[in-house]
Amino acid sequence: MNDYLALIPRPQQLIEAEGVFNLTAATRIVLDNHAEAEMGELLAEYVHAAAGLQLEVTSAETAGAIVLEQTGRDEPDANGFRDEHYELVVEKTQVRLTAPTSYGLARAIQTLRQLLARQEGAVLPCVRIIDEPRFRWRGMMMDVARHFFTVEEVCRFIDLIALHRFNRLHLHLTDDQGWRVEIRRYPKLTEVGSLRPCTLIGHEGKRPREYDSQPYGGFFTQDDIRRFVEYARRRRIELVPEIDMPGHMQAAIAAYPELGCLDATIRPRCHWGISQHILNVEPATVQFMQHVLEEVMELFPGRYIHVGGDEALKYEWAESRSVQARMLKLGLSHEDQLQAWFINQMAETITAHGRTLVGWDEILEGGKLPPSAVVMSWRGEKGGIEAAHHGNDVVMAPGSHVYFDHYQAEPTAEEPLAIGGLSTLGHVYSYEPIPSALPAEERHHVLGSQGQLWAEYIPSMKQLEYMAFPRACALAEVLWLRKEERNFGDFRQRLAVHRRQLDALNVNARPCR
Ligand code: TNX
Repeated sequence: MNDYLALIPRPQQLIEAEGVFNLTAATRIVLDNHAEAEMGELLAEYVHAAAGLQLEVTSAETAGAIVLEQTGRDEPDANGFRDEHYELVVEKTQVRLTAPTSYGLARAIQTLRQLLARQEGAVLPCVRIIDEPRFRWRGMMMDVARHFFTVEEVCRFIDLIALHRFNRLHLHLTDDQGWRVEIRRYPKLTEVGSLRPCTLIGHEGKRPREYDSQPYGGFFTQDDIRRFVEYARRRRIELVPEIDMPGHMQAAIAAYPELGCLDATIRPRCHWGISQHILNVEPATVQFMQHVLEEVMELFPGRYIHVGGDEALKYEWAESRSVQARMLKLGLSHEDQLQAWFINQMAETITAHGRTLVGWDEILEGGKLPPSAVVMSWRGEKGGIEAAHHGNDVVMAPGSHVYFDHYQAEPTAEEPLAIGGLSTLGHVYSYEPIPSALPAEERHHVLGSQGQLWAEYIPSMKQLEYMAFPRACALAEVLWLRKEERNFGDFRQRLAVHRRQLDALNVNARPCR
């Protein structure tokens, strides 16, 4: 195989041709039709990083140029998705990237970036690529709550997933162990909630538990958030913010005890697992969370707003007089119904802002799901199938295949400490996001899939990269091609070449041994 063909994900159609296009300092990037200057500048940055050339971006017709042509406007479809189709034609005398939207152009630019990295010097091989993704939701999830990552690290990860033509990053911004997003109206969320007094040493299952004595904290100011929102926007990556509720809220309750069910002082949690502390459902608490979501929607322009909903232990609700009184008043007989009621309150705020609620598959329990809600199926495929039956869209994120916090190779004892489980590269590659049990007429509800990087055992960017790569490369291809178009042997050969680019970018990918 020619190295330049070693693209990941593999394009739908690739036709080889003779010869090369040579880039020189005189090569221009020409904007044609609706192509925006910022797309040209993005391409120029990548060319500079890879080949050291500083290319000028211009709208003046020029011979021997790299032409970016956008043939239409960036209109979203009914689900808020943009067309990502593109064509990339390299001839000896000209390079042309054509797409109906800037989203397609952004994907074309990443393919060009991969082509360039596979050559010696500033050269592109002559080729014609006609390409578009199979799925519209191609994501990764980063947990910045259990361990915090800086703006620069979030940006770096955005750029790395962009390289693989993913189109979204889900940010798990809050959890029991830390609240990581500044909310102007409620400053204690970060003043108190972002700082835990200590952190568990070793694995959650180990007894007795041992802790360090090091306060651990960090959060994004709203200016920080605007920085990575802009960074992602330029690459046409949509950020999906998650505020996890009504469980996984210990850090918020530590900051504002009136949100909780107990009359006690608590701190953000120092170990992993699931906290029993849960939001009460007083009107003031519902309103508090709606205010939080309003600020989050101000910051994150994307269509999808995630409210978690997972693993909400209901013991405190069962034991609280005021919660029980409230259930009676609402005519609810079971705590699961109360959770469904609560999620629906959040859905009202989110839909009132023209956005779409996303939640983990527990939002299916206890009552009527908001009709427009998107369900993330994590406890296997079951939740996804059920949601699609109801007519809701789903994102498949099953722990069986796309939990990148699981070990990726055996013997696991020789791997850095992880939560458990085993999802090898081949296992990820074999994943098919459309459950076979789903009737044909419901398949369009599967928007796609995403990989989860829960960060209990991911304390650093180096470790995050180790867990993400190369498995994210496999997932990128799973989401780009139909199952019958995928071939693991072929993928592994391309990966061997692609690793040189990851190495050049200093990515701490796990080596294949
Ligand atoms: C379950 S997946 C969780 C997370 C943990 C993860 C560890 C989900 C919706 N909730 O809180 O980090 O397991 O694998």
